Amino acid sequence: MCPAPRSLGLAVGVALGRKGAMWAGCASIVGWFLFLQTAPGAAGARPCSPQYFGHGLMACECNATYCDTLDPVVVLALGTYAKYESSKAGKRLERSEGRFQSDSTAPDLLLKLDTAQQYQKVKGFGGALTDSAAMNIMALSPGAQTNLLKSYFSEEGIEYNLVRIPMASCDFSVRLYTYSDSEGDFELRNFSLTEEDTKMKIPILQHAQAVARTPLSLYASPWTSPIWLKTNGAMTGRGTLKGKPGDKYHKTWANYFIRFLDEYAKHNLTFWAVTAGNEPTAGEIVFYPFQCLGFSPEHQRDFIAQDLGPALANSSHKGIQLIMLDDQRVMLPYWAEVVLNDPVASSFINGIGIHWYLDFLAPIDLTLSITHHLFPSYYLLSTEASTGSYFWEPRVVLGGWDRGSKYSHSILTNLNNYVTGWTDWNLALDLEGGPNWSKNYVDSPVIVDSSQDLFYKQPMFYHMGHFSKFVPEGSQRVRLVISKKCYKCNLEYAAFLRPDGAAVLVVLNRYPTDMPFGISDPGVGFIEAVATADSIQTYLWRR
Ligand SMILES: *[C@@H]1O[C@H](CO)[C@@H](O)[C@H](O)[C@H]1NC(C)=O
Ligand SMILES: *[C@@H]1O[C@H](CO)[C@@H](O)[C@H](O)[C@H]1NC(C)=O
Ligand SMILES: *[C@@H]1O[C@H](CO)[C@@H](O)[C@H](O)[C@H]1NC(C)=O
Ligand SMILES: *[C@@H]1O[C@H](CO)[C@@H](O)[C@H](O)[C@H]1NC(C)=O
Ligand SMILES: CC(=O)N[C@H]1CO[C@H](CO)[C@@H](O)[C@@H]1O
Repeated sequence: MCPAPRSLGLAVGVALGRKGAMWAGCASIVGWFLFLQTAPGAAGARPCSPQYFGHGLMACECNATYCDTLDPVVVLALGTYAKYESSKAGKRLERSEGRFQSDSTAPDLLLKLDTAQQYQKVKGFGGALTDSAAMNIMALSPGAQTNLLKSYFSEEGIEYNLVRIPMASCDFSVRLYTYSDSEGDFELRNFSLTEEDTKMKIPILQHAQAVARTPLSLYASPWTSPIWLKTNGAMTGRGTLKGKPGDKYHKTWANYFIRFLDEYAKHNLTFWAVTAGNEPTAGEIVFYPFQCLGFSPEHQRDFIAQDLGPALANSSHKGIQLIMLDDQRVMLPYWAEVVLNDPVASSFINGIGIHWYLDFLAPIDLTLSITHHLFPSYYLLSTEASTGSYFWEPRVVLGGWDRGSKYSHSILTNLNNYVTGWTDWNLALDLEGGPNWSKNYVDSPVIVDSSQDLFYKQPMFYHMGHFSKFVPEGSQRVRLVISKKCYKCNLEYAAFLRPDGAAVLVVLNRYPTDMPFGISDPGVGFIEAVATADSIQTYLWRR
């Protein structure tokens, strides 16, 4: 298979990187074009090996010996820009280049960068290393595992910098356990990591860190405490910690966090943050089907003020950040008001974690923007999202473009409402969307077929990459001034200044028609652009 010659025929500025240097048989022709056009850094990238699953469904297949790659991001000379595009029609982070013009022909939709107006700083993008994700990754041969982890974490991949790690089991485990299941062990003498950690999650995190260019920001969330600390004596169903904040049940639960951090530190894995607990409102629901630990906002406030905050501050993990809520944004701003208006609790807290599952009940400006304006010094971070989780949806849809668009739509609306980063759920699942002891299967950007030692990189993976690779930690969102003369120009966008001074603009078109538009950066020039039907584009330029 030689790369589609269409990219070779394109005019100046079309990068040959991804379509270019492919397999050996094509190298000579392609090399000639590469030389001619000297696309910087475009030499090594390998294109997607497409697999089709029906009309409009396409995923990129990787195995032990082959996986599509990207070149390191290079900011081009002033006056030129790099464009990366993925589309339902089949592009996957396909790179091209163009030149700014000095004049525009007044497009119907103009996006003008206004760097004088700056908003939140970006923390980053990533996914969760659940037990299920770890099992799927470990089920691959070493070569395929390396290709998977490089795809997510390395410079030849999409450069995730955030990883969420469940503390002990959750619904995406194959059994129910905590690290301290022996009854009444208030000193946590029998606390111990399990084989899920020592044989899977820890080696994978070490491997991921080894292929990443910069240190990963790890953060941990527990789903349930040991059952002997709980009112209902079970990991699932409605229940909370016995007793009251400040007592031995709450102190033991806080110390459990410290023990977890101590154990991972022995493996050279230090954490950027912990959340106070996954979905505390789940544990208030009778017969809740998987691991949970219920808290009201008042209870979380007092647990943080009296137990978890002091325990972290008094541990050897002093710099670690604490994220409250870690639950649906519909709880905002109420939870933030209860917890952060307490001077002691708020002194231990750095940010607010939100999940996306009930977003349809929670207008973003009435939840996130309000919370940001009430508590501007606490960051908002999206800590969990997955597709295929509603009962009316299919679980895994191999190659589903719309699931990728759901991700980027959520990321853009979140970023445009002060959210500082976005964390996907399971990094990898199997063809069924598991394994999962509670049969709560969902979809993932990477689906592993261990029987064939291969994995599929889904459209969701590339939608994540349009942000994670180009909007590094420390980037700052800036204003876009929109001039609109059209009725149906429903593009979605967000713009950033990166720490290296370059500008990044991400543009999503969720409609099946091409949409011409213009980009203006005063002092640099204009770009006449087209957001092709069902596509996502990232523009990157020096200024
Ligand atoms: C790995 O993938 C490449 C590209 O799709 C393919 O040519 C090769 O046959 C695959 N190897 C195996 C062992 O399936
Ligand atoms: C720890 O576990 C051992 C055996 O697994 C048990 O005999 C002992 O009582 C436990 N200690 C505590 C404090 O629970
Ligand atoms: C620990 O990890 C850091 C990166 O996070 C690395 O620089 C260092 O070499 C590692 N140390 C050991 C002993 O593995
Ligand atoms: C801090 O830790 C020390 C021992 O490490 C302990 O003696 C002390 O009581 C702790 N203080 C608080 C406030 O938890
Ligand atoms: C414990 C349990 O029920 N595990 C199941 C989780 O799902 C996989 C399939 O994805 C089953 O094979 C396991 O039996």
